[in-house]
Amino acid sequence: MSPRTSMANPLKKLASCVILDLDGTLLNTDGIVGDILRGFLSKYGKQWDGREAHKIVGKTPKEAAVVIVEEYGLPCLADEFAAEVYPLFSSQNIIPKGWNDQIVMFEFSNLRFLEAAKRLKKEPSSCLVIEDSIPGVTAGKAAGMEVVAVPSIPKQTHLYESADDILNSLLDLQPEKWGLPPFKDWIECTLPIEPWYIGGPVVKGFGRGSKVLGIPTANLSTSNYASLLSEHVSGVYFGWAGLSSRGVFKMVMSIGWNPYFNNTEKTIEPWLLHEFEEDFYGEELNLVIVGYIRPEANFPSLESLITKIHEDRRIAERALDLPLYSKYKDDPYLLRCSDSNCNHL
Ligand code: ADP
Ligand code: RBF
Ligand code: MG
Repeated sequence: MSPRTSMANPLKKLASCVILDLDGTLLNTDGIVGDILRGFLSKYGKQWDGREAHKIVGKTPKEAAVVIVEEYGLPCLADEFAAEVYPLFSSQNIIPKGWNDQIVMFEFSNLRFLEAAKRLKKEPSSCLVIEDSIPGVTAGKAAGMEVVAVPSIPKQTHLYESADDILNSLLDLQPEKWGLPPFKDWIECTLPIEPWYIGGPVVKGFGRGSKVLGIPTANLSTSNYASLLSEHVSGVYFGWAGLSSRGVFKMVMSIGWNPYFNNTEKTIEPWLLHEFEEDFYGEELNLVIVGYIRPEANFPSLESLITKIHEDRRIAERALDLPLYSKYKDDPYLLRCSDSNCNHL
């Protein structure tokens, strides 16, 4: 974790307003773009695997078309590709109808930020821009503004060095660091979220001996939850865990890439806050995830990672007693059993 992303590192500059980028920052347009490109490339027998995603984020439509045609070796010109694909984007309201070169110039330069400052009647130097793309960050800096980057593509933070701060997600935005009023929805170091429900059989993890470290995590398969995982940011969450034959337990979990181990796949790793006498691989585990604690981080040592996970445990244990979170303990989803041979319910 670079000092820039450290939560302990307060920022110096005061802002009086915030200018938020829309595509990829407030709206998860990258998922829709991926879906459209996946469908389109399959016509050429090619598979969109997101590997070029970071090369097209924040690019003008023409630039993005050139990248895709080149990278996938498509038997067409970039203009032909654009003519076929962009109507699909317009139909999803990603690109406005009537999109033309002049609008593109405005949208992809610092002019849009200067125009926003003018309309807000603020000096550019007192504006805080929030952007997901590298060209957007560059444009914000060129407008003389402070810029917080929230990269849409994981593991690319090193490309955003010109930003004044880099966040894993908007969940981690702390307006008070910029002299703005703090968000009021954090409660006892936790952020309540619209609950999400996931479940399935407990699968084998990486076998890194987390049990030996005293932190066993009952991994769930991510294959059934690909779109849910792309919608939700990685991080440390908590909630309730149900095992149909054993009951309901408090739970704290990590969802993501485990930066300390530099995983290449996302994992879902709940630690049930209970001492079990035996393993329960293969058993149906259902989770109701009710709150967020922090982004995943890298650590200088295994000991410091373990210390942080124990702090997460204490935060989750305490928070789950609050009525706001404890009410989900009785959710019938937790003890449901999707296996037809199961007779526990
Ligand atoms: P793996 O790498 O296979 O996930 P772990 O070392 O993380 O192995 O151990 C996880 C396993 O330990 C779980 O699949 C489960 O069967 C068992 N286990 C025992 N106690 C717990 C607990 N409190 N929370 C989660 N899993 C537990
Ligand atoms: N791994 C990381 O690399 N960074 C983290 O910040 C992190 N936070 C975690 C928080 C909790 C509550 C749990 C249960 C796990 C976390 N992990 C994190 C994952 C941990 O590295 C992993 O469970 C074990 O190493 C087993 O693969
Ligand atoms: Mg595990």
